Amino acid sequence: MIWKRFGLILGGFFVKTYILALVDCFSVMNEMKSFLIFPAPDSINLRYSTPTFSPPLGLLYIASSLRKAGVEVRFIDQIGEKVPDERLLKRVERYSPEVVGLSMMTWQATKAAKLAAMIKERLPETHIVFGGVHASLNVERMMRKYVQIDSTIEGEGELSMVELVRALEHGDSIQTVPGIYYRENGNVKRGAPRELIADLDSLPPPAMDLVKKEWYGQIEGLQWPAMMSMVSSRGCPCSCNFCCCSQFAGRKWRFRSPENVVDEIEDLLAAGFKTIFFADDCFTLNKKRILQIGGLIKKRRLEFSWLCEGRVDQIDYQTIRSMVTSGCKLIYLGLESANQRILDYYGKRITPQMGIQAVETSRKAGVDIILGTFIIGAPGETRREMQNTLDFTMKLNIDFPQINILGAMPGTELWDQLVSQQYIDPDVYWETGVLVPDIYPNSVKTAILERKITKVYEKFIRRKKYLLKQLLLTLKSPYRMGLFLRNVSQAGAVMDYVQGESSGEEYKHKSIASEK
Ligand code: B12
Ligand code: SF4
Repeated sequence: MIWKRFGLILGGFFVKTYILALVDCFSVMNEMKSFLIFPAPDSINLRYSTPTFSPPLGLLYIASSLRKAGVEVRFIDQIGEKVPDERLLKRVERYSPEVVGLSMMTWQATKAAKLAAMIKERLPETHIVFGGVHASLNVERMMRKYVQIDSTIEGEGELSMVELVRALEHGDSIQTVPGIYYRENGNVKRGAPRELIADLDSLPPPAMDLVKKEWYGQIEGLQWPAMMSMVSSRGCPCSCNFCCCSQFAGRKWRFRSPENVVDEIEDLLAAGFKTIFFADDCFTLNKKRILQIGGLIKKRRLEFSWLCEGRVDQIDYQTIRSMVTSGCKLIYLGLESANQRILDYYGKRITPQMGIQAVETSRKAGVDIILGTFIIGAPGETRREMQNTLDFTMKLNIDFPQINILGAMPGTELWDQLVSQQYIDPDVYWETGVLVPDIYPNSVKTAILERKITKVYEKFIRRKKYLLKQLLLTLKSPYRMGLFLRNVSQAGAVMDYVQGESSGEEYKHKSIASEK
C-alpha cells in the first residue's frame, strides 16, 4: 500500500515536472525571457540559515519593469528561497533565458561572478548583465576581471534594463543604452550616463508576487510577521564618510507622492503582508511628507506595522508621534559614537546629545522598539573613545544596540581617503571592502573588538534594570507581547545572535559599516 502511494507520488512528481517544462516551452515562445538572480554568498550555509531580513527590492523593481515591457521574468532570491547552486543552475538552464541579470551588494559580488561563469558555460548565448550597488561602484574592475559579464548597468536599473532587453531582442547595438557598460574589441566601454529617475511615481511597484513571506522578516534574531520592504524615496543629501549613498544614488533626494506610497501599502496588505520595512536611504528627511503619509494611512484605516531607519537630527515629537499612531513599531537610530571627534570624522553632523534626545523622544512618543546603531574602529580611535561608545550603549534608553566595526567600502569617501593615504590597496580589497582596524596602523585588533562587542551584548541584556524595564514595556505593549510570544520558541536563535554565533550566516559582528 505504502509502495503504491509512494509510486503515485513519484509518478505525480515526474508528470508535474514534465508539464512545467512544457509550459516553460510554450508560454514564452515569442517573448524575451529573462532570469533575475540575487546570489547567496558562500559564507552563508543555506542548509542552516534562518530567514533573511528583507527581499531584494531592487531586483523586484527590475522584474516589474521588465514585465510591464512584456518580458517574461523568472526570479531566484538564493538566500531567501535557500536554493543550492546546482539547483539554481538547473532552473536557469531549463528555462534558457536570453538575458540573466544578477544583483549584488559587495558581500555577494564574488559569488555573483562565480554563478555567472557557470551559467555562461551552460548557456553561452545568454547575455549576462550585472547590476546593484557593488557592480555599479566597481564596474570597470569587475568587467575586466570577469569576462563572463557581458554588460553592467550602473545605478538605477529599471529603464536601462528594459532598453537593454529591447536592443537584444531586435539585434540592435547595446551601446546606445544609457547607463550601460559593455565590451568592444576586448575593451570595456561606457554608454551615455543615465539620468536619475525624476518621477518615482511612474515606476511600476516591485513584483512582490515573486517572493514568499516566510523567506524574510528576521531582525536581531527575532522573526517579524510577513515582512516586505519598500522605498518611499531615493537618495540622501547627507554625506557620512562610510556610506556610498551619495556616489551611488546622488545627493539629490527624490521622493514618491504620499498617495503613491500608500497605494503600494494597500496592495501589500491585500497580498497578506503585515509588516513593512521602509528601506529608504533617508526616510525621515522631510517632516511634512512623513505627516502626510501617516495621515493617509490613518484616513484609509490601514492596519499594519512598519519599521524604518532614522537620523537622530530628524526626530521631533510631532513627527515621531504621527509615525507611531500610523503603525511605526520599530526605529533604527544612527547614534554611531559617544565621541564628538569621531562623529565629526564620520561627517555625521550630529552630537551624542542629539542621540540621547532622539531616543528619549522616540520612547515618549511610544515607539515599541528602539534600536541604536553604533560604530567602533575609526582610524586613530583610542581605546578610551571606543570604550566611551560601548558604555554609551548602556546609558541609552534603547532596546538593543547594533554595534559594527567600521569598514571601508569602495564608493565611500572613507575608502577614497584611506586609498589616497595608501592604507588600502584597492587591488586587494575592492571585492570585499576591509575592516579599518585590519589596515590602519596601531588599531586595536579586530578579534579583540569582536570579543568586546559580544561581551557588551551579553552585559547589555543581563542588566537587572534593563530586564525589568523590558518586562514592563512588553506588558504594556500588545505588539511587543505578540512579538515575544511569536518568538518564544526561538529564544535559542536570539542567544546565538547575541553571542555572535549566528544561524548559518558568518557575518554578524564582522559587519562592514553601520547604515545610518
Ligand atoms: C535592506 C538592506 C540590507 C538588507 C539586504 C536585504 C536584501 N535582500 O536586499 C541586509 C540587512 C541583509 C543588509 C545588509 C548589509 N548592508 Co545593506 N542595505 C539595505 C538597504 C537599506 C536597502 C536595499 C534596497 O532595498 N534598496 C532599494 C532598491 C530599490 O535599490 P537597489 O537595491 O540599489 O536597486 C536598484 C539598483 O541597484 C539597480 N539594481 C539592483 N540590482 C540590479 C540587478 C540588475 C541586473 C540591474 C540591471 C540593476 C540592478 O536597480 C535597482 C532599482 O533602481 C540599502 C540602502 C538603500 N536604500 O539602498 C543598504 C545597503 C545596500 N547596505 C549596505 C551595507 C553597508 C550593508 C552591510 C555591510 C551592513 C552591515 N552593517 O552589516 C550588510 C551587508 C551584508 C554583510 N553583512 O556583509 C550598503 C551597501 C554596501 C555595499 N557596497 O554593498 C547600502 C547601500 C547602505 C549604504 N548606503 O551604505 N542590507
Ligand atoms: S548613512 Fe544614512 S544619513 Fe548618512 S549619507 Fe548614508 S544614507 Fe545619508
